[in-house]
Amino acid sequence: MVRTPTPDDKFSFGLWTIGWTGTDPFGVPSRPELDPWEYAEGLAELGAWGITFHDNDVFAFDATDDERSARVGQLKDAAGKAGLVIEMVTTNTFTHPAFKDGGLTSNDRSVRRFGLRKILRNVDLAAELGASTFVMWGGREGAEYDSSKDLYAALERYKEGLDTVASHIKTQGYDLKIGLEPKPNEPRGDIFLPTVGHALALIAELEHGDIVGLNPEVGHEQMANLNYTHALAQAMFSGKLFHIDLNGQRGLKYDQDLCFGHGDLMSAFFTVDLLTNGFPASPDAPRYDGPVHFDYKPSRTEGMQGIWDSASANMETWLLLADKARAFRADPEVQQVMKDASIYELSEPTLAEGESLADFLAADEPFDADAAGAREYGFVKLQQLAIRHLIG
Ligand SMILES: [Mn+2]
Repeated sequence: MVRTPTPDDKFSFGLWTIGWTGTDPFGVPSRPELDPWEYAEGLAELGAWGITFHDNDVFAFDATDDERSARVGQLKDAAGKAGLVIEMVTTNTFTHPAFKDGGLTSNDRSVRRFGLRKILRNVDLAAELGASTFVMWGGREGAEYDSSKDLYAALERYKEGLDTVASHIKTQGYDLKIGLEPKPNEPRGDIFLPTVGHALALIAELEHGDIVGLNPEVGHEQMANLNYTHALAQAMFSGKLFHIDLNGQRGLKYDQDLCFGHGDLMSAFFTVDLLTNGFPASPDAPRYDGPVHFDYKPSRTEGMQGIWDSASANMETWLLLADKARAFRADPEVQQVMKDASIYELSEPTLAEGESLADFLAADEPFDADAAGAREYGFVKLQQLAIRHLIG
């Protein structure tokens, strides 16, 4: 460990991450299940700052009101004693077979009415526990067959559901924002809002979209063959990066949920660089200062010790990469190569201040296309300097 994590690092974990018992489509659990407060206590000992959970990570789908409040109370007490913040709460609208065709977009209206009530009730719980983000991962919102859905109606119902939840948050005066979590597939063949870009487009159509943003996950973007750091950047550009889910993924395959950095390390380096250092040539651009939240799974091969080792691995990798990213940007050689690569020039507007389109078109401005085509950018040199900082 580079250093012991402290609450100032704002490391946070889903209880379902370390709580995953290794059940997969081919095998039964490979580890026993602890109570949620036991996982919370273990995380606090490792230096975590916060925890997050789905309703049914804490109490059963069919729990009575008494069981529900007893178990939530026990978790709240444990978190309070351990000094943990419950920073995000989310709703499970994917495990029970009732949700097999979705929670907000099921063809069956009675399922949608049940799903929406389950979500709204959990928004009240999130507010009661002091959470600042309410994540909505629509894992079952999707289809296997294009014959099975009116896709226009599905998007209308998704919009209706999100606006209803956002409106409830406003009406109740809760200090809570919604974070949508895109994913291209798994468990559905095709999930609605497959990428950050799709989610941003739907948010723009909402009546209450001002409190709806993104919770992008590393593996989910990479499963769509997309660049996670670019996804974060675009969410930040729109002022919509409300929360993050860090983990690792290697290429186009099932959702691996590896430890952060155990997939594409170079990509993880630049993710940490963006979140730690901001945009290099845009000092006034939005910065992310929310929780450093991990949504990974301790691999099924690991025993009980492996749960804690892997939780620590996530935090250690973040701290290592953050140190290296800071050193990379502070390196005078890196700064010179960035300057030579015209990286700072990109933040200069293309038109001059006050320049009219007529003046611009009429300007007799020399431009040597051949020289521009022949110039060096030095991007490879810069990337190699990053490698040197990363593994040198
Ligand atoms: Mn996630």
